[in-house]
Amino acid sequence: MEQDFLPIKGTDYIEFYVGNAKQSAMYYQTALGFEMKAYAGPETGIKDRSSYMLQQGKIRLVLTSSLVPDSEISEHVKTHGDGVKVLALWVDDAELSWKETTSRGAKSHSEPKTIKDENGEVVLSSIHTYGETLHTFVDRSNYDGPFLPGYIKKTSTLPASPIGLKYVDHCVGNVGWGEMNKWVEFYEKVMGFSLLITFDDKDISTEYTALMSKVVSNGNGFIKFPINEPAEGKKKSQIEEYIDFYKGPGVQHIAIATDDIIHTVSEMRKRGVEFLNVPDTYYKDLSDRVGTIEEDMKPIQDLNILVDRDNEGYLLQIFTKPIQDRPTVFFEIIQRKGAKSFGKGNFKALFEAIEREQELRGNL
Ligand code: TYF
Ligand code: FE
Repeated sequence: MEQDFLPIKGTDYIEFYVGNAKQSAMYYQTALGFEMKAYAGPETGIKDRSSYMLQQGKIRLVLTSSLVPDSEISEHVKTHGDGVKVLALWVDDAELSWKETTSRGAKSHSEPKTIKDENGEVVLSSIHTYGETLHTFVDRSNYDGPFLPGYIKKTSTLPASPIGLKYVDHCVGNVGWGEMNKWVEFYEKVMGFSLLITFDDKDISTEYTALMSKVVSNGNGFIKFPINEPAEGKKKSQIEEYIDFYKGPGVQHIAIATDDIIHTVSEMRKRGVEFLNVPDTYYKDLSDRVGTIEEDMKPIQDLNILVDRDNEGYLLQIFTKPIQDRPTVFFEIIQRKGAKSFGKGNFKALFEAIEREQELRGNL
């Protein structure tokens, strides 16, 4: 096999540009159990923005807001609403990652730069991907601080109350009509990823919605990026609804892994997080479809958790409703019990649930 020209150790962080980072930080702490860890803003000499880094398990989220009307952040929020700006990738060499990808055609956003503080140094570089989304390469091997140089440690008076979120399983991008293959090729040629799975419109078209999806993944499989594009159906594709409201391509959902989905979802529901629900009939024929599973069916059904099986095992998953007012970004909670797939057996029930929401919004 050809040498991996872009070895990636995992997801480093995910940065959202939001309208009010201070209040979003409360949501991620109280509803999703993240812990406040680090901060950058006026108090640390950054006059035009504030950023909060929150962590749970291996997942680092950064919430950034602009403090001024005319800024790249304000423009992003004006156009897209709250959304994902950066999918940052943890690497050993951020300079080489930038060279290898830009020499293969990636559009550079920021050339490699070393940033330092008393905790050491970090090398960062960034390239563009779909829409206005960026991949930032992060080499933190010579750094031992709260997040990145420039950030200070921040605690919260809220006690940490984690809900078992462990790591980012996959991050899904929605792209425009006919653009899926172009972006799959980008990940293959520019990033050295390979095609893992293809879902065509026949796999996943319900009566109304239609989409196509291809999943690409990096060499060690730690990074998985499904790319969706809308397809022609009887009514408006859910991917088109996203693009109409996000005003272009962007991150559709972030799937987060847990070791105990019953506990995680119980906590999220208690804390007010809303999920897509499937009808009781979904559970009637579930055991015929997936056989026996270790979990009790009662809490699975009560919590509306979906189950699917592939030839390696099974998986449990559930999807939140959009987490902001625009019908754009949402979260998936996933527990894998051997299965490495993407819940194809759940597509029909899931997409029908999404369509019921689209209908309520008047967007079907
Ligand atoms: O990430 C996936 O592929 C699954 C299912 O619009 C899915 O989580 C696919 C497309 C979509 C919503 C969920
Ligand atoms: Fe997913």
